[in-house]
Amino acid sequence: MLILAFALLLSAFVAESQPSALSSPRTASVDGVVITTSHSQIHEGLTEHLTINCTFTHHQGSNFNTIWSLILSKTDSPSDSVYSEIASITAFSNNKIEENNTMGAFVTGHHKPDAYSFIALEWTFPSSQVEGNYRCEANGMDHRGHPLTSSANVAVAETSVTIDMLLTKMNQMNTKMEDMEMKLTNYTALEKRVNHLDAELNDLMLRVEHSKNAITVASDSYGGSHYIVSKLVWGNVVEANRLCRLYGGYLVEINDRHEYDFVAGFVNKQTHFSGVAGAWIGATDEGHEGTWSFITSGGTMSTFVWHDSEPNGGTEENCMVMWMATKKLNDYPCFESDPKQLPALLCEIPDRVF
Ligand SMILES: *[C@@H]1O[C@H](CO)[C@@H](O)[C@H](O)[C@H]1NC(C)=O
Ligand SMILES: *[C@@H]1O[C@H](CO)[C@@H](O)[C@H](O)[C@H]1NC(C)=O
Ligand SMILES: *[C@@H]1O[C@H](CO)[C@@H](O)[C@H](O)[C@H]1NC(C)=O
Ligand SMILES: [Ca+2]
Ligand SMILES: [Ca+2]
Repeated sequence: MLILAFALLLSAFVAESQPSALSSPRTASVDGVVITTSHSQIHEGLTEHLTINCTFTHHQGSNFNTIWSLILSKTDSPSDSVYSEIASITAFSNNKIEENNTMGAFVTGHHKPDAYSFIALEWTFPSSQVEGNYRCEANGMDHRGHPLTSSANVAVAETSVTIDMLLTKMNQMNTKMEDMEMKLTNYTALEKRVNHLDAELNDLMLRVEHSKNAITVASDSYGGSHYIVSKLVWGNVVEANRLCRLYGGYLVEINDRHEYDFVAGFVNKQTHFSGVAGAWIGATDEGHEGTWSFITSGGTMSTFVWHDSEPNGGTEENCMVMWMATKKLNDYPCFESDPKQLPALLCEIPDRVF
């Protein structure tokens, strides 16, 4: 593992620290024939990737009318001048590339005379064998039907790693490792903090849950929500709604007759209230007398089962309670101070947060 890490760092270093003119990509281009190498210099065992790409692209003004083959050849070393063919593709080979000793390369390519043709050789950790001059040659005919050949060359040289390079590298590695250690320390501190916050959040959620369970009774699920009614009373509709929000819901909003019947049936069954007659509904007609809108969602309430002679409070009664015994509605003051008249909390909580 350590050796692998060393090799990786070293290869990064070799790529970085070489004078860029030596290891940079190279391209040569003649008459639409282009050959590129990803590296002009490789170090066996250190260079991770090498790509040689031999392409022909037909363009306006080219001497070629068409090409019928693309041939990639190479010499044994950069100083050599004897080429042997290593891969070719022709107009008649059905996009199959003929290979002749491609030294373990992953070979791709196609022949499309009206667009572009290419042969690409890709190596992972190439051996020193790949060094040499590469020639990309296109064969075809000119606009008057004469045979025409053009080629472009690039060289790939293998150079060995020197002791000096290694020593410089070890220095740089030291700096890099110190930096990594620093990052790791920072990361560890961050992780500790996240874990701490996570624990605090869990604790907080548990406390909210306990308080909810202590002061309320919950219904079954209906229409995607649970309803809870409090065992205690609140004279302030704003605070009552805040408590519902803390539990992940809001003062109940009754949208249709089925929901009305479910909620009314649920509160009607509660027998543990002593002296509590009503429960807050999350609706108000404050500022638009006689039209009831929901406090939290802002929607309009349209299902009412008013108690006899209600609503009767006009602008003095702009909030709403449901009488638990009769299951009927009454307009009611939003802030009730008579301790005998305080309504219970009635929250609607979506199942996904309940
Ligand atoms: C070679 O060049 C052609 C044309 O630009 C391109 O489509 C192809 O992806 C290249 N292959 C590699 C492996 O770079
Ligand atoms: C195929 O490769 C061998 C060995 O590199 C070489 O001697 C031969 O000439 C090549 N074939 C062609 C058609 O170049
Ligand atoms: C680590 O954190 C300190 C302060 O929190 C900061 O100054 C430093 O740049 C960080 N180091 C790294 C490598 O992120
Ligand atoms: Ca009113
Ligand atoms: Ca009333």
